[in-house]
Amino acid sequence: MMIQKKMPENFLWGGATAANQYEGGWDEDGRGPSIADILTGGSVDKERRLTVPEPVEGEFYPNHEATDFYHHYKEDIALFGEMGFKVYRFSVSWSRIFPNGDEETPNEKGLEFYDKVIDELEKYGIEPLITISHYENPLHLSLAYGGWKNRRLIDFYLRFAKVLFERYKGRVKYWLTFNEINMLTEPFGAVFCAGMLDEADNNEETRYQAMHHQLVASALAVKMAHEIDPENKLGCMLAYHNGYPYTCHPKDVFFAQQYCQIHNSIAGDVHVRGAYPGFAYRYFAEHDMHIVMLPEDAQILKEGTVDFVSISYYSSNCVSLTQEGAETTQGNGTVNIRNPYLKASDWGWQIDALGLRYVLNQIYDRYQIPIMIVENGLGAVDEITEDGQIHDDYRIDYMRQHIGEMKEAVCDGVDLMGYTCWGCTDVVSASTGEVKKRYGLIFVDKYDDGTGDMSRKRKDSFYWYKKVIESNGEIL
Ligand code: BGP
Repeated sequence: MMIQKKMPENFLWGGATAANQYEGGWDEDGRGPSIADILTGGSVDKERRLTVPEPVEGEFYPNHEATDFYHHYKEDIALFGEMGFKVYRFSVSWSRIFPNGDEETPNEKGLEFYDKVIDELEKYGIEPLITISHYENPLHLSLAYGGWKNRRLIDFYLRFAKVLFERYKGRVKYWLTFNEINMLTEPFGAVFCAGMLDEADNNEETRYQAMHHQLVASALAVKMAHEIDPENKLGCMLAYHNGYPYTCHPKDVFFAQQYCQIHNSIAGDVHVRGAYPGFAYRYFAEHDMHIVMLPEDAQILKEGTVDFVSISYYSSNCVSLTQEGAETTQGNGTVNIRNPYLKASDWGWQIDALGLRYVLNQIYDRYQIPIMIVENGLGAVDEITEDGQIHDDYRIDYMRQHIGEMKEAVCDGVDLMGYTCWGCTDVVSASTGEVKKRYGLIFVDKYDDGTGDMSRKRKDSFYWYKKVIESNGEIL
């Protein structure tokens, strides 16, 4: 029998960005510096450089101006409206609201900016989805408290979250507590997720300690949000690590399962089930990690479970215990074994659309609650051709394949709420700091040497995605 492949009605189609990579206006209207403001640009083979404790004269800091949503929000949201977005995922810059992070009262001017963003979204009937913390801890919290290894950050975070829940009550229903919290299982997460700038803090024990503090903060925020408005829907956000066994040797197959447990399910289980899984305690013990958990934490985690799971998914790779010296490649925050069956982006991220169906099934099997894909897309170099257009058929191909597999997953029975492609407008890359690594459906005239007039241009993918949304995924 032929299966009818239909997306659910009211499916939330849209796009996603993060304040530090998109807004710019880094020192405007009372905003304080965040950790992203002391990161210089990099490239695929050069790491971004951290200039602690502050920006250095003469260096280029791509996030300071980013792609200037701060001054283009009306124009950009109108373009989102034109594409027919049902939802727009964005983050609130913490240091725009609490410039140092530890103040008692918020910066009113900062809040006014988000009031205006939400006004615009309402104009076009676009549902806001707010990431409360997306790689943008206030710098002061790193310098004065050492970042998230310090339990005191829980209170500062809750103060920030409370301001948002109260201010946007009735206007914002969908929230994510932390972006890619499980990046703390990787060295990449120390600075980005936890604002731990000291190299000595970049070890597993300190990163898992920081993750524990964030998991407690998240649970308390979930509970608070539900109390403030029972209509609120809170989600966790995992950078989904999809590691296939490189061979069918049972050791490799088992190692791949463990890899997934450690990198995805520790954080996922705490968020969704409200407790650490047994393998987490075993992993901590076997790696000599002593994670400080207070007696009340177990109850807090139990009472603050999320309503839905959200993920970022870009690529997959392989893992192995038996293949020493196998060729490796980059992924989102990872370096793992290259899969000979897959092609990769110019940045080495291996393209695997079927892998999306695989992980959606895996997550749904485990948690049985709604899922949302809040990041997916292709980072590529775009060129304006002689006709003045951007023919990004490679991006359309990537999205067509991934959305196609997402539809298959829905037919498999996965309860999927929505899809927001990453960087609907070109933004600064998180890992490399480049604008050249473009994900957008909307091109921004901005380049890695800081030049560009910030004008916006629709890419071919813009028109394609508009049709996808119009047809609720029928026309791909
Ligand atoms: C995710 C982040 C985003 C975004 C994306 C693409 O990890 O949540 O902020 O940047 O990856 O990564 P990159 O910009 O490094 O290509």
